[in-house]
Amino acid sequence: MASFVWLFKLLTGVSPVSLLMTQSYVCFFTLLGVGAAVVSGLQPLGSESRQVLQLDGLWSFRLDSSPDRNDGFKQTWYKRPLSETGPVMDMPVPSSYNDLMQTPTDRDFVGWAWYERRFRPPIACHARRARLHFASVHYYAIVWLDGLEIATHEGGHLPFEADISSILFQAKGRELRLTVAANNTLTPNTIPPGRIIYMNDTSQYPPGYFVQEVDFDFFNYAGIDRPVSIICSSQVYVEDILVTTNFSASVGFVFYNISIAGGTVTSIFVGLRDPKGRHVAGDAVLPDHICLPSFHSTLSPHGLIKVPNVSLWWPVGMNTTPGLLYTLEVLVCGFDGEKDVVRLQFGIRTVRVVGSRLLLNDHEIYLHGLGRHEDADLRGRGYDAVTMAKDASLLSWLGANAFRTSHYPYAEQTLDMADRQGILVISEAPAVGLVTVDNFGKRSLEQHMTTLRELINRDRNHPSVIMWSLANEPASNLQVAESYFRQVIAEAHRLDGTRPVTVVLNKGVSVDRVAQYLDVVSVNAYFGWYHDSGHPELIGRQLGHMLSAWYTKHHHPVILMEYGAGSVAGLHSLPSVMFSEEYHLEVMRQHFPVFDEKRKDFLVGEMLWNLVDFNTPQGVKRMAGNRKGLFTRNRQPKMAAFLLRDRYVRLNNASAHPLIPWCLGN
Ligand code: GCB
Repeated sequence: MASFVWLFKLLTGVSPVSLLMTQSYVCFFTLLGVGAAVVSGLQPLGSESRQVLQLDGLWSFRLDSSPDRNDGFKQTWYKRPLSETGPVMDMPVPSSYNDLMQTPTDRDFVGWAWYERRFRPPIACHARRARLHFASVHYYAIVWLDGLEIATHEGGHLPFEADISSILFQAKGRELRLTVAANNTLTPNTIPPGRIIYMNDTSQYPPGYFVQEVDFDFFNYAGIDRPVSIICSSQVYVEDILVTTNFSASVGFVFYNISIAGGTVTSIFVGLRDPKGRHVAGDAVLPDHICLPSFHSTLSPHGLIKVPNVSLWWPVGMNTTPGLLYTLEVLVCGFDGEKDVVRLQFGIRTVRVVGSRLLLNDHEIYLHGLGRHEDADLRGRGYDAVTMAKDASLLSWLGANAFRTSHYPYAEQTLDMADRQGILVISEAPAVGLVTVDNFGKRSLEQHMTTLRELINRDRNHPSVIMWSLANEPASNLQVAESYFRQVIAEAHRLDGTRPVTVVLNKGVSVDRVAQYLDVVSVNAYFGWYHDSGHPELIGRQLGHMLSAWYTKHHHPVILMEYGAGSVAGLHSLPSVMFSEEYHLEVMRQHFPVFDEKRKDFLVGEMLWNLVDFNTPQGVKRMAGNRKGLFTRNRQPKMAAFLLRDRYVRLNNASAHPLIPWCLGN
């Protein structure tokens, strides 16, 4: 609630009139035992004991375009059907709303966007635990059910939940009205940061005119970007599962830690199925299991399962059967004989940094992949299975073995696909554009930490995720950045000791203050593009020099996390000029020999920027978006795609020989 007041004041300069009202709702709810926001790291998936009700589809929608963006609160829009307080339009959920608007002012709107839909809870949910799950609302969300506030959440791209069991119990099948207000305002202390600039010169701008500025070059898409669902389960339920894995010779080790919420369990059963679906260890969890009342837990919520003849999880190019997944089956029984069954897919594998090497299952890995965006025509950043599947298929056609979720956490379905396909993922926190001293204050740090916890909590069971990237291109030369990142990096290590941590840097090696705390040094560099524009002949010399300088100073593995050039599909020129397809090729070609040289020593990854052209804020440096994609925004290839494919397929073939364990190969 405090952040709501703060955001609100920042945008409007006044305290929200509706605040007292909403606070009294919070007290009311607390008395009812409802309303505490809970976050589970588990996806909202159904099972024989869980029912998932999807609330996707067309919702009623309105932008609050009032001068102070405050009409929605002044007039308490959440208390009545949205259509009774003004005009509404149909808005698909999930989707960003921006590109569904017809005027630039509405597309670039900053402030509260109001959503509403009605639903009738299924009878099967009435007396059960019911959790309302939002996979992502950007950036700040307030949620009401039948006019009562049930959740607030700060930060896009990550899930949040509200326990609505009591409301559903009292509603007894009556239709309910779900209202969401989403605010896309970014301030110096949000993650990512931004700022609202008021244009006070009334000879040039109308009174109260303001714009939002950001220090990143992707469009700040907003709204209910990912699915909304209600998970109905037993009152006592599996809230979370953490799985960590290891192996020795042919035996795999699966350590599990199950969090149970909503009451006390009488028994817990944990079993393991192999990638072929055969039960291989632990308890048999059968769909018709009857929970008999008992007062003794038969198993602990923590434990170790040993897996003989383990099939390890491998990425593409390192094994003929990449992406093998085991399934942990968990069944818990409550006192009343109710049961909750959850299944979690995971892979058995290890990741380590040893000296200048990155090891997966104790074998050296070299990442050849891409940076990308969740970005598509009309949908913006909205979850869309078609776009997601197409992008996964483009990655696979290219022969890529890795991608980074630049510059925010991606939909979990994307990580599920990477798990199955054997693609390595660098999972990135949405901390991009931290470039001024006021982006490193106490509040930024708190929100960064909160976001990091939510991210790691959500993604830590994905075998594809092999590294955490805590930020992109922060001002790592500032003194304040050093203590800030020392703390964020320590927190990432504390939360997950099984994966290396990186921050993607772009300040010079001599002025940077952050790389010293990292496990892997990641750098972005645009030689031939932002540096010495039009001079690709300098790339080899400059790139080699820069990469070696980072390694010489820190003795950690290095990844070139971004490099590339822009091209407009169909623009040709010989000799090449910037933005022609030929120049795009030339810039890439100049990098490859340096990669091949440096990977013998310390380079553990090359990540081209970007898979697909993407939308950006408007500006003189961008011609209808960023054109560094290998594919156009409608996913058709430029010449550069074929060049990268040649290289990546060759890299895959080269590593397809029998694997030599790292310790023997050196
Ligand atoms: C970068 C940023 C990325 C931009 C890219 C560019 O360094 O990390 O977000 O899109 O440069 O094309 O300017």
